Amino acid sequence: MQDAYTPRPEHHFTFGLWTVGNPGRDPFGEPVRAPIPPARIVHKLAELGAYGVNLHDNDLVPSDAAASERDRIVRDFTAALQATGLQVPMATTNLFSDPAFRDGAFTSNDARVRAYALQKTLAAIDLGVELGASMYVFWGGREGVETNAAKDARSALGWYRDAINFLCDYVRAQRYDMRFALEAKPNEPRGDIFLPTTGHMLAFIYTLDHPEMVGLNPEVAHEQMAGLDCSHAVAQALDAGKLFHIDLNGQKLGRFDQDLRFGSDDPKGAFFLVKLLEDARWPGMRHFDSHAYRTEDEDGVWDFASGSMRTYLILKERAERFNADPEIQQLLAELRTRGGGGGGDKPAERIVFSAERARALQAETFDLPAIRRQGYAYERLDQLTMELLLGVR
Ligand code: DIG
Ligand code: MN
Ligand code: MN
Repeated sequence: MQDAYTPRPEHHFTFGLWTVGNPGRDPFGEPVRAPIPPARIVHKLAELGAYGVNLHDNDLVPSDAAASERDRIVRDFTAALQATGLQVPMATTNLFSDPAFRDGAFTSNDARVRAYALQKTLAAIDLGVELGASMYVFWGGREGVETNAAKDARSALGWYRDAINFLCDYVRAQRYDMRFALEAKPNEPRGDIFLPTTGHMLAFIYTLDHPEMVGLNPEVAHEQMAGLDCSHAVAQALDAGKLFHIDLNGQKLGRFDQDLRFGSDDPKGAFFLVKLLEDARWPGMRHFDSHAYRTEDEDGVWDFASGSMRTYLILKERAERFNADPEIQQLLAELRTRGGGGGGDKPAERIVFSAERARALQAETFDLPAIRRQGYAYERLDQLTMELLLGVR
C-alpha cells in the first residue's frame, strides 16, 4: 500500500540487525523466533523503504569466527548491501553479552578485560569502516555496578575516558572518516550504569582529549527510564552541536527497557521529538533501536518495522500541520511578542551584557501586578495540540 506515509530511503530510517533480528528472548523465556539471516534482513529492510542497517560486530560475525569465515560472512553481507543499495551508517561493539564483560568492559576491575574490550572494539571499528560506517556508537551496558564496594566511580570514569581517548586516537591514526556517539542508560543490565543520562554523557565528552570527534546517541527509552523528557535531552544535544545519532523507540515509565515500537505508547512525546528533529532540519539517521513484541512471528517483525517508519512520517506530517495551524501559530506569536520580545521569525532580543545594558536594567521598572495577573493560554494551546494529534484539526 503506497500512501503519503510510505517510507523511502531519503527519510534516513535505519534499523540494527539486532532489532528486527531480535529472537524474542526475555529474562523469563526462550527465543520465540528463528534467527533471520543478515542478508534477508538487508533485503526486507530495503523492500520496506529503509535507508540503512546498523550492527554490533557479533550481530554479523560470531566472536569465535576464524578470519576466513569472517571474510566470507562480510563478503555475503556486502553483496546483499550492493544488491539493494542499503547503507551501513553506524556500527558498534557488543561489549555486553560475553561473560568476560560481567564486571564491565572498559570499566572492569580486571585490566585484562579492559584490554580485551579495546582489542574487540578496534576490530569492530575496522569492520564498521569496511562496511561504510562513519558513526560509531558506544553503549556501556555493562559499565556499572551493583555495589559501590566494587570500585570507586572515579576510577571507572578514568578507565572509560582512557578507552574512548585511545579509540579516538586510533581512528585519527587510521585516518578513518568516523565519529563517536555515546549512548546513556540509567540501569539494566547493571544495577546502576555509569553516565546514566544524555546530560551526564555530554559533560563527560568535554573531559576527553578530542571532544570534537565525540557526540551523543540519545535513546528515547533510556531517558524515560530516568524519568526524563527525551525531547529535552535531544534539544540540549542539538544546542551543543552534539546530536550525532538517535535511538528511537517507546517506553512506559517505571518499566525495564522495553524498546517498544516508536510512538506506540506515548504518541504525544513522540510527536514533540519528531517536531524538534524536523524543525531543526536535523539530517541524521532516524534509527529505530527497538523490536517487535515477543508475541510476534516474522510477519509481525516486518509489521513492527513498517509501523515504526509510518508512525514517524505521520507525526512529521502532524508537525507540519502544527506549524501551519493559524490558531496555534497565533497563540505562539502572541506569546513570543510579550514584553517586546521577538515576533514571527524574528527572535527575541538576546540579553547580552554591556555597562549601559546593566545600568538600564537596574533603572528599569516592571508592572509586576500586571505580570503576576497574566495567563499564558497553555491549556488552549495544548488542547489544540491534542485535537491536532487526535485528528480533529
Ligand atoms: C541498546 O540501547 C544499545 C545497543 O543496542 C547498541 O549498542 C546501541 C546502538 O544503538 N543501543
Ligand atoms: Mn534500549
Ligand atoms: Mn540504544
